[in-house]
Amino acid sequence: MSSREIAVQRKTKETDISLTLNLDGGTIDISTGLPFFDHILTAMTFHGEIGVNLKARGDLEVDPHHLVEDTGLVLGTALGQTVTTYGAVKRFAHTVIPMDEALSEITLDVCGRPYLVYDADYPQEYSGQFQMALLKEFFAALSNAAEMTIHANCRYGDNSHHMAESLFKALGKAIKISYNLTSSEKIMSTKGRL
Ligand SMILES: [Mn+2]
Repeated sequence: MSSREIAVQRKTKETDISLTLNLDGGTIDISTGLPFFDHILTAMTFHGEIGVNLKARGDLEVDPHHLVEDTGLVLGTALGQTVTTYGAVKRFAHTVIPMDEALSEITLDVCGRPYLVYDADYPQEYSGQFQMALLKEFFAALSNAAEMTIHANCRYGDNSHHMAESLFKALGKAIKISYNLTSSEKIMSTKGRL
């Protein structure tokens, strides 16, 4: 069984983030200072069976925006480095996950081209203290840094917490599938490169 561990550190005047990611599994320890964000990131990695140690601190007194966006950047950077360090991956995944009345869908292509289609119409603007609009910034940063196409669709739901949680569970499972190693390190493109 493989163990593809990658460590990424990123420190700016706005945020200070350290991440260890292992797509082949491991323990999960996530602390961002934003309890709802911790909750959905934990759901994502638990259901994706992804090992993660994430410590993120930022200028929350300004706006949690920087921290959420930069966490997406660091996670995306680690995913990109997983490919360059450990070899070619399967590329595609499509997952659909319910949570009670909510249904969310993620479609991924780890293709070297960042593109985000994001469609989630949250009925409540906040879950706890967390502003739902920030999640689009996370997905945009993740797509850019990992150079991956993401279609994130929350198809329906009445409860913003359920919608976001199902979306992140779908993301975790899709990451797990699309980043599976290919057999004999074959590049999954008819062009011969991504
Ligand atoms: Mn929950």
